[in-house]
Amino acid sequence: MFERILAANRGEIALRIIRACKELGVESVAVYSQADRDAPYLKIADRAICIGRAPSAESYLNIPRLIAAAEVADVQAIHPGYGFLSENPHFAEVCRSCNFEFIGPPHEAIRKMGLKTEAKAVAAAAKVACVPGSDGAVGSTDEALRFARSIGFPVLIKAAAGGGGKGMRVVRDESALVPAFQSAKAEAEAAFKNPSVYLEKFIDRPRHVEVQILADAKGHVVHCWDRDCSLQRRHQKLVEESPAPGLSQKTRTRLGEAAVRLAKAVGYVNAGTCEFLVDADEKFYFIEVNARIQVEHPVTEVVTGIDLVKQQIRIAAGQELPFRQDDITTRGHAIECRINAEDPDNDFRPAPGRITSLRIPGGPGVRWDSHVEPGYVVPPNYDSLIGKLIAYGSSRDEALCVLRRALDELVVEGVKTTIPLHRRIVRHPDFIAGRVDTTWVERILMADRMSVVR
Ligand code: MV4
Repeated sequence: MFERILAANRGEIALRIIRACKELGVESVAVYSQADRDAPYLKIADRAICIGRAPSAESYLNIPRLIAAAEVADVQAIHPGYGFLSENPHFAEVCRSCNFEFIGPPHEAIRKMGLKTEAKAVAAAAKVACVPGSDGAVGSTDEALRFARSIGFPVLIKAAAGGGGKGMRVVRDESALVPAFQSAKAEAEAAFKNPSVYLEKFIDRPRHVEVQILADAKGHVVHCWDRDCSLQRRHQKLVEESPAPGLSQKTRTRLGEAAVRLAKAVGYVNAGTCEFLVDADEKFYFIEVNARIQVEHPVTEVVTGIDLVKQQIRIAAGQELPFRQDDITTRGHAIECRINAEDPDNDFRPAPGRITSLRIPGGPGVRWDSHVEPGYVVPPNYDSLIGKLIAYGSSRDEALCVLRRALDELVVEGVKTTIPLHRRIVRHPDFIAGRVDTTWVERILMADRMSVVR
């Protein structure tokens, strides 16, 4: 095992990594920008190193600064967390070339999965069902038109280097195709420095279901079952749960097996996620791979009993997975609410500021993953996550009862938060029935709110 690890991140996930290190008997080194100089996670780590000014480009995204911190602290490995440099193949490559283990996949796998067209090609070769679409990037408007006619409208134009909805255009009929194709390419070029786009059949009101996988360096690959992350607003997840509601055990098993085939096909190592769209008939289609630990990993940890961050570190240290697929089962149900410092009345604008008072829920079935404390100032420079509230119950209904109670206990004062929105979600008949899809929040929840305001 490593002697010392650098957590190349901040906030909640930095603390999560530091906690995993402590339980493994590994020393932890935190890094911080000037905006985070008073952050509580720095005191919990064994050492903290300032890496620059507040802007991410001068701190958490600055590869030379991070490598310098790793050198100074004499660590053996670097954990990138999520966001920032976590899926940057160049960073993974630099870490390894500087003799630091990168706690994540091989840079080749990150690079390949970063291109959605490549990921789909690998999936198709591994007999994983993909959304019907173009084989790779579409070069010209003529080609796009021919292809859209062949699969039929509506179609979706997606950026090959994309993710998170940037450069995506729904095209409902022929007349809209050429302008959409051109603006998608321009947006992709601006956002990813890569204008490549591809086409897919548009799946109507899909659910977003993803599969957690773990792969060691000895060729063992397992899945840790599924999560439903359908509750999103503008591609920002609000609520995640495991297992995904409304899926038969047969579908869940087939999803897991598909994810494992895909991971093996790209030579994946460490923790990752395969994302699928699931339609109303429980047909599923692979869309992309997330080559990192994800924000929503706790719901999987709660129902499987596996500490995913500790497993990431063990895998990077060359250890074999301590379980096989048959050992991994889910028990009960877990639901996570992402609590953000945002103003729901002002288009969810980030609402940084001082948390003047804080009451953290507890009791049976409650987990609170957060880096904040009373008096903490949410800086304006980074994403606005304050904490993740995770509820566990023996069934989905039980988990919901725990979650409602815990959300009512939770008090965050001084900044606007998404807590009131979550209190509405967990009482909504559609959510209680598991009758939600990726369009539900904007279609139903936001519309409901407007009618109350009037
Ligand atoms: C889709 C889709 C419908 N049909 N692909 C959005 C971001 C990217 N990860 C994939 N996304 C979608 N791809 C086809 N062929 C609908 C979405 C989508 C979505 C997916 C997951 C979670 C939330 C979403 C919200 C809107 C659209």
